[in-house]
Amino acid sequence: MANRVSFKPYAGPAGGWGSARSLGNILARENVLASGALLLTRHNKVDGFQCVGCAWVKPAQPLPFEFCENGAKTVAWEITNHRCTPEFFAEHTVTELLGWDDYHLERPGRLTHPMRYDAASDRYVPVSWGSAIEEIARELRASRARDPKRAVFYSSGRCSNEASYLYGLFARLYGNNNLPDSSNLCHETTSVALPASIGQAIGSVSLADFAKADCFLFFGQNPGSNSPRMLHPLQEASERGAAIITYNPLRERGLERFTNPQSPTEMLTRRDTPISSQYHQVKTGGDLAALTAICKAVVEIDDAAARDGGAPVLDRAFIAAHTHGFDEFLAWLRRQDWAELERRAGLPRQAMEATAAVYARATATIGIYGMGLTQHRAGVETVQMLVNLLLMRGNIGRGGAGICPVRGHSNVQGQRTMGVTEKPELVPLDRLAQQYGFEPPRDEGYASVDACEAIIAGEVDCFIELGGNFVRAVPDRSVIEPAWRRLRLTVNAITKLNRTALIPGEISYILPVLGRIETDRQGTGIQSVSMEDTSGCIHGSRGMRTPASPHLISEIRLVAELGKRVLEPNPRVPWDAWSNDYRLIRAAIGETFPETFHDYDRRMWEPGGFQRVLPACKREWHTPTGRANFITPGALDEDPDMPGDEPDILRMMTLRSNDQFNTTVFGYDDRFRGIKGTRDVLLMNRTDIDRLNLEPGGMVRVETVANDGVRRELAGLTVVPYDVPIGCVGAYYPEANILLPLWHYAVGSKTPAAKSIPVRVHRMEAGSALARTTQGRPAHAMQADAQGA
Ligand SMILES: Nc1nc2c(c(=O)[nH]1)N[C@H]1C(S)=C(S)[C@@H](COP(=O)(O)OP(=O)(O)OC[C@H]3O[C@@H](n4cnc5c(=O)[nH]c(N)nc54)[C@H](O)[C@@H]3O)O[C@H]1N2
Ligand SMILES: Nc1nc2c(c(=O)[nH]1)N[C@H]1C(S)=C(S)[C@@H](COP(=O)(O)OP(=O)(O)OC[C@H]3O[C@@H](n4cnc5c(=O)[nH]c(N)nc54)[C@H](O)[C@@H]3O)O[C@H]1N2
Ligand SMILES: [Mo]
Repeated sequence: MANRVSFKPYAGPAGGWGSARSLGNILARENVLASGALLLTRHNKVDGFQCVGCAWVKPAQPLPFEFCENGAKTVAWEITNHRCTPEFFAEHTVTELLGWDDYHLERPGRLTHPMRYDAASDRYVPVSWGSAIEEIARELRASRARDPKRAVFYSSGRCSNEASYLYGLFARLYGNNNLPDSSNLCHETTSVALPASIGQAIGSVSLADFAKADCFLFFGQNPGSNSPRMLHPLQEASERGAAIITYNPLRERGLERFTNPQSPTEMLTRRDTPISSQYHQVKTGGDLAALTAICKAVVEIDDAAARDGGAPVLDRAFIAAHTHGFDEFLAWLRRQDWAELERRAGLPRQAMEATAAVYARATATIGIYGMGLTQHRAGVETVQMLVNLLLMRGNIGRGGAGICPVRGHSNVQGQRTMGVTEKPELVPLDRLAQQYGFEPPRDEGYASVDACEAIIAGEVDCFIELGGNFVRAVPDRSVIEPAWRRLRLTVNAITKLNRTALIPGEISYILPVLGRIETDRQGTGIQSVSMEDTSGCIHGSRGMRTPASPHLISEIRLVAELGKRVLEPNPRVPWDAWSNDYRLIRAAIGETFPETFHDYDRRMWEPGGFQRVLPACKREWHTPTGRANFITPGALDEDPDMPGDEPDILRMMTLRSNDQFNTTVFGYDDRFRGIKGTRDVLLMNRTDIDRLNLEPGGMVRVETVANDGVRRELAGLTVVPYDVPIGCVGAYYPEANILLPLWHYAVGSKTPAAKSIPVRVHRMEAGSALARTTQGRPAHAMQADAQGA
């Protein structure tokens, strides 16, 4: 791919012709133009397969094409006709591949054979499934005999409910709760904040609520790129006059304007719908202050109404009947100083008052948020402040209102429901004990950050990865990569090559697995699986594509094979029967979780799926106080990891482009942000560029400000003047992860604070760009670039 680099503000809407073109390009590039287009009609349908992209709600009455540009990209990426074969591995040493960037590593296509790392030739070489499973099982047994806490079972949120249930059970039978997953890096903040506030770890809204709400408060989530199907209900909301109020340091196009690429009229007339009615460019990490300010302004409106005989704004009846902690919260709000709130939010008082004025009049409000709130040191308190704001007007547990965390991976939520979690209190351990006749471990296991710490400390032997790209997704690459090499065993059960697989331990395997879109045939015939979307609805999914290679294994069978060989036989744990017939796994799940998963096999095919029991929706509060809690933050302290207000220290947020799914990079364009042909950029405010004596288009080196003796540096970024608040900068994840210290995370949830890294930016002299620390491209791609240029 020839990379022509350009930076030009994007004038079009989200969706629209740009989206249709981009989809055509990717189907063609993966060489699946005809078959891909056909498969997409079965996407997110009853009896079809569930999208492998994001977790956004799947409606009961789907559109004829219930998919979006980015969901279609992730589908095309999985059903590609390109293959990464043993010949590919014979041609390239692991050391050579380590120099490639993420795009070029996944570009060769789907993995086809189980491979084992051979240190002598520095290459992955093909092995038989039998010997792979045998050796992995032997290593796991040896480590277990030493101490069952020395193995870690990671997963990224794509595995089905069925695979996740078996994986969680396997870990507990093995003897630990070391089940970190991608949600530790993402919405763990939600899983800690919401139970304390409203007594459930997930949101409280469904699609029906989107159709009824007249106010949406949008904090730090980017639907245009990360959950584009959400733009349809938002477009409808905007057209019926609902207020959509956004707080985001960047002006994201999907939150500004949208053209529905599935509407012929809109496409032909090039009509677009404005999305946000107010847009406030809050300082990164300024949301706790901004939300506090909105709450304070609501109180002031209520005070004024009381004075002037107007209608009250606080829902006092709801507060009295259903909540706890309001008086303390109110007193705290009254003590907050406006000037201080303005300074911390980076916004004038009028902005927050304007939001409060609309919110005070709205009849039903939904609060939506994503990584812009969860990936901060004060993430838990910030999410709880958004809930406080909703509770003030009784906006939880009634139609059209509620809290809506937008989950990431397509089944990240289902995994947690199934027991993939390091927190024993989230799992019905007593029931598992009874069902399977064993004593499950009761102590807390490793979350993702804990797993990194344990690996660095040398306390882990074996790391099993069921999906994902752990080393690339976690902070502090320069610290974790050397530690990774000291692991005894690393197993990468994945679909495409990625960087984690290229940092071998003593013994390392790549095990190629079936994707969700592929037909999964087992002893009793073709199998189906199920997943849970972000609104807690569970849907069936049936693969329909011929597998990428005859040597692929299903995730379920892989776990079962390990279970059989690692653990002592247990007649109540029928690994073979389960992997021959997934209906039996669903029956077992129904036994563990009878309230929700009774009659599972039938209900998962109901249109729209079936919904988990969500107590907060019925205003039942499963909290320690038995009520919804107003939670007053400790203090509005500055992030102690962000050293003061020194003018040359900037706050860096790490961003996703419109052309990636996490560490999977589809290309080098970020259409909506007007960036083409590169990901090595630093988005900066013009004032900061001038103030720090840098130049637009100039090359810079970025360094983390931390006094822990670790040097964290990323060189070779191009400065792009951008509409971002003064003092804030943006760079792409995962390239920038090398700058994020492992200990810089949200208090309470340990979600890495990837949206506020304290950095200094230094000018690089011409020529020194060669010293860059980002990955490069393979030699053949560089040649193509040179020819294309
Ligand atoms: N196409 C595509 N879809 C995806 C993914 C993908 O990579 N690509 N990833 C999936 C996953 S796993 C997840 S978790 C979700 C992630 O989806 P999002 O939650 O949308 O995550 P991000 O894109 O990291 O950041 C969201 C927004 O936060 C803003 N932001 C940054 N800092 C702050 C802040 O301090 N305050 C506020 N208010 N806003 C801030 C950014 O400008 C950005 O618009 O998407 C899922 N869907
Ligand atoms: N700085 C910074 N760091 C971040 C973030 C950030 O915003 N900023 N975001 C964080 C977030 S929200 C998340 S969720 C994590 C993501 O962390 P992960 O979930 O670990 O990473 P992914 O990039 O989603 O994993 C991609 C790999 O999964 C494999 N794969 C794809 N499909 C399947 C499948 O069906 N089965 C199996 N077994 N494997 C499959 C492919 O081989 C692919 O290479 O990163 C986190 N890291
Ligand atoms: Mo995520």
